[in-house]
Amino acid sequence: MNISSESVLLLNASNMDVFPVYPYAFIQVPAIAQRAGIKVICNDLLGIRQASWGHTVEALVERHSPTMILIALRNTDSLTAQDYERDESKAGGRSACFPIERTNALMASIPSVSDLKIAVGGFGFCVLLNEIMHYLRPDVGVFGAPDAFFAPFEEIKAGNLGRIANLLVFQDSQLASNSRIFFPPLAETEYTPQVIEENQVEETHPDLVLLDWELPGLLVGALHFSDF
Ligand code: B12
Repeated sequence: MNISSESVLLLNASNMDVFPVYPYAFIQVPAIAQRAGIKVICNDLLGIRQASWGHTVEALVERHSPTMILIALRNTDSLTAQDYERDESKAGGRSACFPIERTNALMASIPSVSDLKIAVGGFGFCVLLNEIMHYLRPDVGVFGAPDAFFAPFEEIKAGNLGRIANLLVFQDSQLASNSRIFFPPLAETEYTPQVIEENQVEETHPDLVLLDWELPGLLVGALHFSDF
């Protein structure tokens, strides 16, 4: 096992407050990064007021000194039409699901608190690659599995992105898409019982407002959900 010499932050703003799931990218991405000696600090913004996202990121950056901020865009919408119906009984349209907008709000909250580069990936990102790149304007877009992203991480940090597979970047304001490589699943199980016990979703700021579920319970339930 590699000893982690550096860390990156992995954030998710695409959860649903009425149907929270632990983002499985919080298991997979750290497992792949670990092979390159990179520790991934995961934080889901579910339950944190949008107005506090900047403070949350600032606190995480101060605490962990990551070298880059990664964002997982898990899904683009709920695929359930009723979620988007206007219904006064749904307080503030609480069940509506706008993960791209929430991710956009997260991106907008970062520059005032950190000048770290931002990479976006995840299934939601991959279904609308070019459009989401243009809309969110991250420094790097990553399609598919993150294996090719972490292996040459020094190159990524140095901005030498042209030859790294599965990346989308802007070059002179033109969007460039690098070659695609498919990576098979990991041979080993990517999580341990210890991961289930650990609460990877951190409390980061006094303004944190939690919903009425408990975060460790969310983690355990999530892995249980993923079993079917
Ligand atoms: C399992 C699953 C569920 C489980 C989740 C259990 C859990 N605890 O996670 C359950 C049944 C609860 C569920 C619920 C929902 N789901 Co679902 N789900 C899936 C499924 C089958 C797998 C998702 C998954 O976890 N994959 C594994 C993870 C690791 O993959 P990943 O997130 O893409 O991450 C990988 C890469 O993208 C990359 N990566 C991710 N982020 C980042 C970031 C960076 C920077 C980098 C470099 C890389 C990177 O690394 C990972 C490893 O390769 C997918 C279909 C599919 N085959 O993908 C649908 C899917 C994601 N779900 C979908 C939907 C719509 C939903 C619901 C909204 C349904 C609903 N109306 O309630 C809810 C959303 C709940 C929520 N709060 O978000 C849709 C989304 C469609 C869309 N257009 O957005 C999908 C695609 C199914 C489909 N085809 O319709 N789901």
